[in-house]
Amino acid sequence: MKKTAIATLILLAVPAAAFAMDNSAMQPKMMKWSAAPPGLPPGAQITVLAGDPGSNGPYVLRAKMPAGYKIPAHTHPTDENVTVISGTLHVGMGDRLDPKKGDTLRDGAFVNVGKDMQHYAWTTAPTIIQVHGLGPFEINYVNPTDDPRNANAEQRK
Ligand SMILES: [Cu+2]
Repeated sequence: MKKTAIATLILLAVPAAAFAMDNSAMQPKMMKWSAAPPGLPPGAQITVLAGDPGSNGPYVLRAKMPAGYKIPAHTHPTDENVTVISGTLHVGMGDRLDPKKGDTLRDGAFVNVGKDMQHYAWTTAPTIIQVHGLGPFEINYVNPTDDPRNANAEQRK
């Protein structure tokens, strides 16, 4: 009993980055969340589980979004594979977010969005998704005024 407690303490003391290496188990409590990059609308948090979404090669990340979070129509230069861990995510195809369309994805659901495919997403509950694919992960909005990097350009200077 005592030995288990000590082992747990040691595991918690190791920096999170150590668990980002291959072959290391990562419990949800160990995942370190931080604000999503400026290419995503504010309010989401991400954690990288494997690889580096910013460079070439495979990556796995999770994104945590509040209820009512919207990602306007966009494309990615590589396939995007989305697994819903928890919550309710809606994904639609097309060049404009339409909450009357799309599929509803709940815990365990999966969608593959092919590269350059126009799509959009929104949540109706606090939602955690896991995204994997080949980096670099990029997001290009169909309508430039939807791009939070443009909307916030003044504030970010
Ligand atoms: Cu997408």
